[in-house]
Amino acid sequence: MKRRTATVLTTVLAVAAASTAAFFALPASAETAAFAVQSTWNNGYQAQVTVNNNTSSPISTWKVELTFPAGTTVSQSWNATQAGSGSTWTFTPAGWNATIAAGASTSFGLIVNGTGRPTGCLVNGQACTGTTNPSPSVSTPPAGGGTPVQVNGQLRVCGTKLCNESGQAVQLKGMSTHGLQWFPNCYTDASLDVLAKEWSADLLRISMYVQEQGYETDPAGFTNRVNNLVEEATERGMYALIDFHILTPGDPAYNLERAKTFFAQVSARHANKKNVIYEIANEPNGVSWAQIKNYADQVIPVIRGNDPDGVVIVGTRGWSSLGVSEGSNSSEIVNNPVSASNVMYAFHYYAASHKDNYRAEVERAAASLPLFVTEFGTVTYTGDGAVDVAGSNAWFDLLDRLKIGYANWTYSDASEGSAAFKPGTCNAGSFSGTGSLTESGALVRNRIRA
Ligand code: IDC
Repeated sequence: MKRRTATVLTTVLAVAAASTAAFFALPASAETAAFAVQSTWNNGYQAQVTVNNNTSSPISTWKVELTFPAGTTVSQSWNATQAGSGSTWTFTPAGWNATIAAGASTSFGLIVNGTGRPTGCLVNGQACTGTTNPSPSVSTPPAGGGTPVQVNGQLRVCGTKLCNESGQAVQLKGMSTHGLQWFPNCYTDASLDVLAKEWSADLLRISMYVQEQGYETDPAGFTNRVNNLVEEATERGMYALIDFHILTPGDPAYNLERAKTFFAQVSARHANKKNVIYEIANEPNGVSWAQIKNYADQVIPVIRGNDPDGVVIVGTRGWSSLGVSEGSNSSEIVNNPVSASNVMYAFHYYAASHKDNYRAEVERAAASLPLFVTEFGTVTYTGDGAVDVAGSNAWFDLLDRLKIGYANWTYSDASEGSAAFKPGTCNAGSFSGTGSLTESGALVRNRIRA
């Protein structure tokens, strides 16, 4: 009804403008605002408000006022300046998005604590004519709309999800390298072109082992290799996940000084990029969550000092099993999270080894923690053996439903069941198509392309 009124007024204004000087002030009803819930969790949700300028002239600023029922509050917002408390919250432009061109719109996002939807909405003092949409509508990057980084831009953690620059939840799907020290011929221009174009991967996880002939043997050389692969991912519009691949010893404190040095260098080098994600400890094991948190609380500030908006992923107890593989669970993290925001927690699984009890814990944890599966295999935890198709599909379905991103171990031709390519593929340089894929590679490629 109001939308019709605005259209009629707009037409009148346009006619007036054409014949005489447009001396009318724009009617406030020419703006509308739509409130849409994008994702929900236990006791909160994420919403997006779109402010539309339905007129044929630019508007120079806007203000949206939302009223929530008692017990529901706004905890954070982006692309807007938020003010208020109690039941009424006001959102004004972030600075760069005050002007809205004729017929254009702008949007901002917010995280709401509590389950109540707005009971009132005003835009520039008039009732919003947008509809309240109570059903979650989480979007994934549109196919064919540019590279993953062009579509999504700088990522940020929003509630329990990973969101793109415009506040929409995204699920990134991609591949992990094997150890850079062992498979240099697997990460070439040709193989990365195939990963980006044929596999449509959103991300490349760059696995830099610290021990086992890795970083500790040549810090400058490995830092350089990681930097080069970040550049290669960037050229192809993929996100780059920098994995500080600690494994044995499992106490991340053993590598604390190396981690600080390494992350200081890579975060300085890539600070201005939108596509870099930092994974600071692959698989802590044999240590408490408190020890892992202590490590994270020392490494994250080093990264943030250079790259304040980069998402950081923290490994979890028991080989990044959220503690399950060492008899614990995610509650220890929920009760004692790391001392930083914009952080996610890693979960790893190998489908033939990690079954329903692990899936149940991921589902439970995902209600309170932002999770990223930075490594998984279709086989057993040894990285070898037969592909567990049913188990892999159960995991894929769960991750898709929860919008949890993932990287598969490995984009390599290692002689083990988890490798995506048959042995000899990397030296031959024959990455294109399906002829060189293993059973695991074929299964994972299909899911990533889907
Ligand atoms: C395995 C590789 C294997 C290599 C070994 C060395 O697949 O070729 O010899 O590392 O340590 C992980 C680890 C990852 C393991 C993988 C499979 O993050 O480094 O790779 N795995 O065992 N966690 C669970 C399984």
